[in-house]
Amino acid sequence: MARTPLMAGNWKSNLNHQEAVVLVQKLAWTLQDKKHDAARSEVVVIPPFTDIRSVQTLVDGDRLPIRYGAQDVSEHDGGAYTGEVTAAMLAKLGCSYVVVGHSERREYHGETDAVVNAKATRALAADITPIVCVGEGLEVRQAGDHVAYTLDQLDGSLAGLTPEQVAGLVVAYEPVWAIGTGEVATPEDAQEVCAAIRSRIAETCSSEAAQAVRILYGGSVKAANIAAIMAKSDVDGALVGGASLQAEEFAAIARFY
Ligand code: G2H
Repeated sequence: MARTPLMAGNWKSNLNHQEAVVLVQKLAWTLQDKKHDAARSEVVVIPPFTDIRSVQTLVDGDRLPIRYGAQDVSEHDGGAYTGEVTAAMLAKLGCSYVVVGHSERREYHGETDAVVNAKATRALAADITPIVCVGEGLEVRQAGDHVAYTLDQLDGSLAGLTPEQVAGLVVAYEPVWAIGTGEVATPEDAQEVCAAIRSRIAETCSSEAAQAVRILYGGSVKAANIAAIMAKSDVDGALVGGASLQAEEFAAIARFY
């Protein structure tokens, strides 16, 4: 089954709404100028909550070939949860995707696999595709336990989801030691874990789900290294942080083909 590559730009806590509008406009112009073929890679921007409305207005108003999403979602359905943004709110803003369980959320906000699982479940119920992040830290990698560790996170994060739900979501493998550090996992490192994730999904869900699920690599992805990463058979795209804040760089990543 052909999986459309996905390039998702996670802006993290950067940019205000004016800068967001400029970036999306520049990105759209650059993609158009370079004759980007959306069938060959899907382009997604993931701004902070406060920029989503501006991005929505621009994307809808100008019918830009860009999708957008959010960086997090509440594990609750709504009600008295001060500061939380629910999946229904994101759906109303036209979000197609939401990142759940990014390592920065796991590390700085104590998100467990159970919380990530609850968030993914909420997103799916609102027809938003979760991008479920997993990946090991440096000590785990050095001990050689990275595959087992990452698959444990995967099992916990996807617990209770149906094979059909898993088929439609996105998993992002992000080795924590390669995030924002300039250290990139080699294409072989990325392939090793992405292949293990696909095999685990074949075992725990179904071979159909394993063939359909899109698995991204994330961690210091740039225009200069994306082609080699995308040459690996189990890597279906990238979750891009720093490099997604520059329109030309991100457009070049999207045009890896
Ligand atoms: C990993 C990645 C995007 P960066 O967090 O999620 O960030 O590309 O800056 O390493």
